[in-house]
Amino acid sequence: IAHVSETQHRTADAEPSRTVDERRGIAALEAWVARIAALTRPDRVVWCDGTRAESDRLTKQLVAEGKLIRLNPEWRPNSFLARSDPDDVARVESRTFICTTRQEDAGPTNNWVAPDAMRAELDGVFAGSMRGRTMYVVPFSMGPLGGRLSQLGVQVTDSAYAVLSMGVMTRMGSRVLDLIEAGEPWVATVHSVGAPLAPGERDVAWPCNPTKYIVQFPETREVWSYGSGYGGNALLAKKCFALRIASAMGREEGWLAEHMLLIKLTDPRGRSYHIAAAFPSACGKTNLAMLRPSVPGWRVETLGDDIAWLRPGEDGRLWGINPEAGFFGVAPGTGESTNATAVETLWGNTIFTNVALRDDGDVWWEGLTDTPPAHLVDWRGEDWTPSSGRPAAHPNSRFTVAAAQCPQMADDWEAPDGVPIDAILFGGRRATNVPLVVEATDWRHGVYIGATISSEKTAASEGTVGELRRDPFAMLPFCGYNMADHWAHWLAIGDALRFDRAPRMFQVNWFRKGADGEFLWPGFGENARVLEWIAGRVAGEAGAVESIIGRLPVVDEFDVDGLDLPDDALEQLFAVDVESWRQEADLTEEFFSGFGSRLPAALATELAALRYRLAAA
Ligand code: GTP
Ligand code: SPV
Ligand code: MN
Repeated sequence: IAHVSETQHRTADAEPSRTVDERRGIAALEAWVARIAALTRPDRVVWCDGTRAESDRLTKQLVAEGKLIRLNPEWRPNSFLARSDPDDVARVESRTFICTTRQEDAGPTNNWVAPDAMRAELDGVFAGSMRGRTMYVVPFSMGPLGGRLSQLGVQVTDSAYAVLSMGVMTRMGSRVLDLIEAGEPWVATVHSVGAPLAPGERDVAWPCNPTKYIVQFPETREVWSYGSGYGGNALLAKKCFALRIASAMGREEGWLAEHMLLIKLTDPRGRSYHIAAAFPSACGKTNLAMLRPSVPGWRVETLGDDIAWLRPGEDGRLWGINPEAGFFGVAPGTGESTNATAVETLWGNTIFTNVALRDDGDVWWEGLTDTPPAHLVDWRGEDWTPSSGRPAAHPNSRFTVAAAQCPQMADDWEAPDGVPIDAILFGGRRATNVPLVVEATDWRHGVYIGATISSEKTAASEGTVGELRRDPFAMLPFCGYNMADHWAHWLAIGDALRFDRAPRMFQVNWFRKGADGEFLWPGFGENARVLEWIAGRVAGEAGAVESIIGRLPVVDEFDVDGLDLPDDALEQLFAVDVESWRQEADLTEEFFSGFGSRLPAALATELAALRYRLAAA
């Protein structure tokens, strides 16, 4: 670890931020809260304690205000439906900013504005933005309280929906204040829906503002979010803190904050493996995290479904935690046949957002059951029938539920020191080219694979669904610093690990399609077959064949027992087409050139080595 920090301190800004140091202790927290209140002018300030009585009070109040619908407790106890404004349904990457002193520290993949200029702009935007509303103070811990890899934060927000969600997604409440009182530092996050109320003005069901700002100040470890109430825009512990701010913290301190699920895989002999996997938004993390293997004798247990913090340990292994305490998962496509674990997790105590409402007071979304109910109220609150010709649930509709409710949480999911990682997977949606699974030859090759991931765009953020874009480490929207420095940091982390104890790295792709445009691989529970091969590689028991892009399974040895695949599906799933990979290499060169001299030499070398292998092929 020492090695990593030294390298970084040479390049990082010499001046430590004064604001971070000043934010210690309860008095500093109170002063900060008072300053935000003086700027945003709420009618009242409420400090949240994280108790069940508090969340009951808030849900009652939101139901009375028409902002939540209580679901029929017979089917779904203590559960609620929220319908967002139709223009506030996903993360807004075009309005997400990384504000570092120097533009090159934010890098070419982030929107950048100078901190002083952004602060001046935000002062105007937030002035009076909470008028007529309550400002809640939400103290939270990312990771188990007091854990070795854990970090504290405080969110102030004028959205009670955000408070409830933060209570599910984090360890929230008074116990965090004790740690702050003891002098633990905390990340400061400010959230306003940007819809002040005039005296006597009636509120709407989902207040928000057409102008949005999702602003990170990594140098002072602050987040300012304005105008949106939805997901990662509003639950600031999640993408804003646990990825954008935390990735910048990790770079300074020698650890990693990644867009990764975390699972424990156990083989029929009882040997366990911990696996982290980075897939872009809506590309299958929640599904893999909750997998029920189709292969007899194998077991998957869940540690996390979206974010992992990883740190080299004194033993030379990479250790990881899930900093969250809940799931904010994609609803559509979640059903008995795809993710029965999630369906069971959602039995109650769940907030659903933008799914459809059944006539019996329960919820529904595309993929929950094969046959839709004859009548629903859709996510916009309009009547819906199967012949309506539009989805009943928004494609980015989600559930918010405590991790503890998942029936297959691993016993070590809250281990204060985390768990040792045996394998790291990178994936994405690729209709062509990328095989079902391929193993990197070493850490550096693995970093190259992570850095060059591309994926077809999903509904998790604004933009055109299906468009292929680079999403390095699945962190394109979430890296709080220069993406090329992120790759250099990954290389440095590799150096801090013992070479024979570093996780093995793999690329996976559940989404390859045949000539008929259909998925070649059944996915979901059958992905256990890929995990089986990965475990076999870690244990040194499964064979592999070298290819130009890495190590592939031996097709005849790959476990497809009991699986009914079309004749040449396996060949197609593992096919490596030299001409397409030449084109892929050209595109990678173009992509890399966007990072100029900041591109780590090791990655240029990896690309050159790939070209050499392609030339020889
Ligand atoms: P974020 O929460 O946005 O970060 O996404 P995520 O990566 O957790 O995505 P999630 O697991 O919710 O998957 C979203 C979509 O991928 C759903 O429509 C799933 O049905 C689909 N999906 C997941 N796994 C598979 C698979 O193995 N095969 C196929 N074909 N689709 C899958
Ligand atoms: C994602 O988009 O990757 C999510 C949902 O996990 S959000 O929390 O809104 O970012
Ligand atoms: Mn995500």
